[in-house]
Amino acid sequence: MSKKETVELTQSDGEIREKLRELMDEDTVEWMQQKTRAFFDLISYYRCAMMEVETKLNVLNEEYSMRYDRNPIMTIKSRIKSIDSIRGKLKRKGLPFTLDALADNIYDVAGLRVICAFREDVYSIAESLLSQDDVTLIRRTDYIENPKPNGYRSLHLIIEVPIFLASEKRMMKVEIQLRTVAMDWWASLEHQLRYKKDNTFTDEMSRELNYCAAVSADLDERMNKLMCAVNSKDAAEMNKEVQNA
Ligand code: 0O2
Repeated sequence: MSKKETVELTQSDGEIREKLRELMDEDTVEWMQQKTRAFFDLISYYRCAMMEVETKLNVLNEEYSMRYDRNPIMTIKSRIKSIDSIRGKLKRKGLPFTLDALADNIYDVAGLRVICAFREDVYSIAESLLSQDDVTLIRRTDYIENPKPNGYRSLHLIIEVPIFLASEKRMMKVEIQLRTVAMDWWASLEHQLRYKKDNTFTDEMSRELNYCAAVSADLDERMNKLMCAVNSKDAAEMNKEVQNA
């Protein structure tokens, strides 16, 4: 077997090593091992970046909670994209399964989903995060302002953050999806329906799904207005108290 510059990885480092030892000479095994190690190192850097960003979000949530007496972030979900999923995405983009192709073209290896209480919170949290001087915005897609044709709504950010290793600093990309509880509810159910076995949506079903997204967006809007009204009432009362003091 000749040495190649690309390698397909579907199993764990240990499993591959054992299988290959039975089939190949030591040099080839060594070469393969280095390739798989480099892959798992890269995945581990993405995991570090994901942790960094999750901490930033938790800090923002804590500060908002001290300042405004409520938490704008209700849940943060994080995940590292599976190898199969990475491979599928590279294939769909017509790219080889190599470390370079992965690092240069797949922006959502590390992903965070931030579920906020109100629509206003989505934008406040995004703005606060992006204003930090070690966060670089790579791409912003606002599917709230411009929902997908099926009704999907979320604010997607691809950012780059530094991670500090023992002897180097690396810039890593992380995808953040910010959405309200209502948007998350719709997206989760739509995902379940879409991935149901042998499922194809009829036009009628697609229209119904879109209608549900619109109803849920309308509820979001009403709750957001309510929150703004409550906040401005709070602010007005606070001003009165200060004036009377
Ligand atoms: P998973 O399992 O969530 O990781 P890109 O190649 O990155 O430039 P991509 O991946 O098409 O473009 O980006 P897009 O459409 O902005 O966002 C992709 C992710 O957003 C999806 O991840 C979903 O998590 C979510 N998403 C986008 N559209 C929809 C939708 O219509 N319904 C639902 N439920 N989620 C959606 P993946 O890659 O599908 O997988």
